[in-house]
Amino acid sequence: MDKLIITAAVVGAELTREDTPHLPLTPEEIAEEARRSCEAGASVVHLHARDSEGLPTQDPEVYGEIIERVRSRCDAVIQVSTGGAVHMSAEERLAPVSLKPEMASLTTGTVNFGEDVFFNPWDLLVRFAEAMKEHGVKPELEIFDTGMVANAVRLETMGLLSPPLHFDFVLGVPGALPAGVKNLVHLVESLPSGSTWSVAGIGRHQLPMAAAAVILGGHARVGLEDNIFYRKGELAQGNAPLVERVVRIARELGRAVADPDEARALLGLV
Ligand code: KMH
Ligand code: ZN
Repeated sequence: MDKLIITAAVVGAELTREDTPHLPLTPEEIAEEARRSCEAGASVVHLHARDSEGLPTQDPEVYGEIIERVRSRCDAVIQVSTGGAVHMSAEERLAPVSLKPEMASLTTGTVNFGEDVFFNPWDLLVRFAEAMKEHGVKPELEIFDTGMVANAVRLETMGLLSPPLHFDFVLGVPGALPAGVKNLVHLVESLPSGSTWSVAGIGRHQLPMAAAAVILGGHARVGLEDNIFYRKGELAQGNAPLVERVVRIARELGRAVADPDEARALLGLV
């Protein structure tokens, strides 16, 4: 099996300090969480940005500062979000792609998102994929439900995505595809050959989905964006403990963990 890529999703757009006091908010705090995650074994960091009030922002200036601070501390692959937060316009969401990070997330369909709707109609997908292609940014295709794989394949057929495609299955969002090994295996089996994939289980599903990825030969995303608990009733003290736990599981199961350059090679970034 290939070495395991661990992605740390360190902040997200929805959480507040009321949810967990360990949430990083300022560029400095986000960069420090990224550094701790990398030292723990993460080779990719999935970043969101927050403004001076701690609210989600896609402002390239804020993103730029975060990226600069992360780069000065660790060599992880930097992945910005184009999901942003559900109330944002498409233009706002797309803004950080102009910074030409190595990767950006790209959700390939509309989905219920708790009480909200995460709106990703076809014209938005085309526009986002075109912009990523233009700026040389590799998309991580965020798959919240099964139909989104077909949309990604359609974008590839149109020449807007270049193989090998990289997918991240986000499983267990209320209103989207539930987490579980059966659903995960179904998704993996529906991918174009040569694709790479990771899985991000939401909440209590984070750990079992990461363990399933280790066993199935995929990659794992963990972090506070998707799950704030280390175990039932016990908050994670930050992102690093969530990363460290997956590293331990991988070691026990004989799967080596990729460093950032190995992750770049596996993802076709070099
Ligand atoms: N905050 C969610 C609405 C992504 O980063 O691309 C979308 C999200 C996915 O977090
Ligand atoms: Zn995100």
